[in-house]
Amino acid sequence: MSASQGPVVRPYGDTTGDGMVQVSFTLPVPHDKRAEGAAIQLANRMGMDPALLVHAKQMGDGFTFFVVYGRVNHLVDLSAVQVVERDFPLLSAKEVNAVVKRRLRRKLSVVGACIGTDAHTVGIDAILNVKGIAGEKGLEYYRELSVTNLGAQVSVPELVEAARAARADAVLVSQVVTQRDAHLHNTREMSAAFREALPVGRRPLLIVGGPRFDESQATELGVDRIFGRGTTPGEVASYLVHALVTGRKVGAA
Ligand code: B12
Repeated sequence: MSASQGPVVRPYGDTTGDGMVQVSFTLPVPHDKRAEGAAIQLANRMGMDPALLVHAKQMGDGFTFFVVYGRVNHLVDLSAVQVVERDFPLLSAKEVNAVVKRRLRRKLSVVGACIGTDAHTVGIDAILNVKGIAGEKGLEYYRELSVTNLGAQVSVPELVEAARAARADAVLVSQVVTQRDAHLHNTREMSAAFREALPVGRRPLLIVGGPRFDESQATELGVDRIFGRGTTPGEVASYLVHALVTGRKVGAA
């Protein structure tokens, strides 16, 4: 961080520190002049002053989508920002395979799924399938990992059974839909089911991922780790080795 930016920053729009932000939202009203006034009123109440309407479009009957650009006075204190930092070393696929082979002396078993009604498999496939993402191959590519990908809309009892059958060291669950906090409810249900089904020591490492999770919520959701937007397979493989092999958390055997 350079000294000119300081520990306190404000948003940048047209000129440094002008406080300009852009937000989008939908109001349950048909598109007309009054709807546009309503959008400006909301933006003002959110602390945007002045607030300029840059886009308004009716979305089906009785709904309008807005984009508003305007100034806020809020400051961001960078010294008070809290995030979950990566606390394990990033390993190459070769290093992951070598550590698992040398220290575990068997394949590390991973079971993955999208649970509940969630059918968004692209994220979990990006982590598990050979094709991977962002130029990295997925966990199926790792010689010392045995991967079972159960796909979409897997129920929690099915997942527990599959994890048991595969003697899973780690269970990887994806949750993309967040309507009515479905991702949080499903994750809690999943972690409770594993606590009930398997004693400590035989319970797999529980990992959830998806674009709208708060990575700091792992403990309260009963899982070991949460991975968010932009996760790569290499990060997940490195975490598995850290948590299960070098950190000696393996207990499923
Ligand atoms: C593709 C898509 C679909 C496809 C899914 C196809 C498939 N096989 O996956 C289809 C068309 C089926 C679909 C359907 C629906 N969709 Co949709 N969909 C999307 C879309 C456009 C892209 C999602 C995606 O593939 N991202 C790319 C992947 C690579 O990113 P990712 O999932 O974030 O994964 C990364 C990380 O999050 C992380 N990660 C994810 N999971 C995991 C798991 C683990 C263990 C780890 C370690 C990491 C990890 O790693 C991944 C790689 O970096 C999003 C909008 C968007 N632009 O995001 C909407 C979106 C997710 N869909 C949405 C909705 C509402 C739906 C439907 C309900 C629509 C409807 N009314 O029918 C249905 C629901 C179907 C269902 N039962 O789940 C909403 C969800 C809103 C919300 N608040 O929950 C979104 C956000 C669109 C929107 N803005 O409204 N959808």
